[in-house]
Amino acid sequence: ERRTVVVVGAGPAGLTVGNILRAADVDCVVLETESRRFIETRPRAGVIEEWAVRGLRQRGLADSLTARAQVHSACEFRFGGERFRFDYSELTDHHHYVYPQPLLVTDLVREYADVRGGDIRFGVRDVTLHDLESDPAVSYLDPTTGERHVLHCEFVAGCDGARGVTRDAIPDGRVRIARQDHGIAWLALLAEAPPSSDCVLFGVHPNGFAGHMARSPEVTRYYLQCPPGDDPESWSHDRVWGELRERLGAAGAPPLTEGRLTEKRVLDMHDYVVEPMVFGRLFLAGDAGHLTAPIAAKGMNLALHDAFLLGDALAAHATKGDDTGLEGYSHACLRRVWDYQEFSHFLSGIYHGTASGDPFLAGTSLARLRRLFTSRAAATAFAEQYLGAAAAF
Ligand code: RFL
Repeated sequence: ERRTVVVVGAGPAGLTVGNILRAADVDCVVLETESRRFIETRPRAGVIEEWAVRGLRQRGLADSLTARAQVHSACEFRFGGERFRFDYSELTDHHHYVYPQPLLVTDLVREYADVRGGDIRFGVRDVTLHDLESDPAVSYLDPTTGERHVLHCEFVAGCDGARGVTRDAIPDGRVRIARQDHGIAWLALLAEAPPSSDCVLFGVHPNGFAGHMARSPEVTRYYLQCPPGDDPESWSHDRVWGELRERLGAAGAPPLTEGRLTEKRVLDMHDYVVEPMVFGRLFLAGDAGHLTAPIAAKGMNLALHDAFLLGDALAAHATKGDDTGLEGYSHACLRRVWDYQEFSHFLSGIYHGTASGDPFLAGTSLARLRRLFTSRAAATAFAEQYLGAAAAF
């Protein structure tokens, strides 16, 4: 079998690339190890930046999102027992969209497979990449027949996330991988409870960071900083809600709405960046090429940014023989990746300094926070980075 592009992975990155290729009539196939139902229900991100929504809309991929997403214009920091509302839209004229990742993935699969007639193969096993520098191919085991299929292609889009195989297909020493470990973890929680505030809450507390993010009128995501490798089972219902109340508590704040916890996962906070994001005919996109700990809610946005660039570049190559997009791909992605990594690192200092046990870091962390509420210039710069709206792109 021969295809122009094999896309490995059906997350936001892979499905967006697939949709762009289908719209341009470029022959492609998407390979995914999980089932359709699994990827349509896997809970993860929820915040999409304005430019990313615009990018989806321009490619005909945002109809449901536009109809159903919530629009947020402010968040609230809580520290020192007080509440500080941060109205980022007033500072920048930009806002955030809240739209759960499983809904976006559902929209993208439907559009790719059911509307644009794209080829997608779920439940594939043992995906292997071959001859990336000469005559590329991707092979996999078909779970129903047990047979190995080989797909010869011109390009491989490596969109298989942080635990995929495409990054590992690059021989040692051919790319540089920069890594960073925050030395802490977050307990990621989903509660069957309505949001306790009309906006995102960040609690910066001596016990550690706590976060609150609406996902829908019935479901709320919460985060609690915890030690790396912590056992989620050591976090009982009462311990979780007690700690959330304490870390998010502030004068005049309404009580949190409690509910059953449906997800409890410990996420060790670390980042990496692969440079360049290209090896031979393999182009990495999304978490396969760079991981940003969910501290600043940037991962899905970066995945979409890469996917727009890669989809457009592959389509320009296939339809016009224009290779400028492919040649500039890695550089263009990495500018935004490094900008977001830097902001995430800065934010990590704010969120985790107070509980570091180091009084110096606690002092500088609170100074950074107070500056947001005493200097309009500092607040505007922060808001631009928070929204991914800095003008440098
Ligand atoms: P994905 O979404 O991981 O998709 C990769 C797909 O590839 C499949 N796969 C394979 N397929 C074929 N062959 C293989 N060998 C394969 N190995 C894996 C996987 O099953 C999967 O379907 O990567 P993509 O497309 O790069 O998208 C990245 C985003 O999913 C990720 O960055 C975000 O979820 C990160 N993130 C957040 N990002 C935001 O922008 N805003 C947020 O608010 C936000 N919150 C979060 C997050 C990530 C979280 N977790 C669980 C790490 C909250 C959490 C809790």
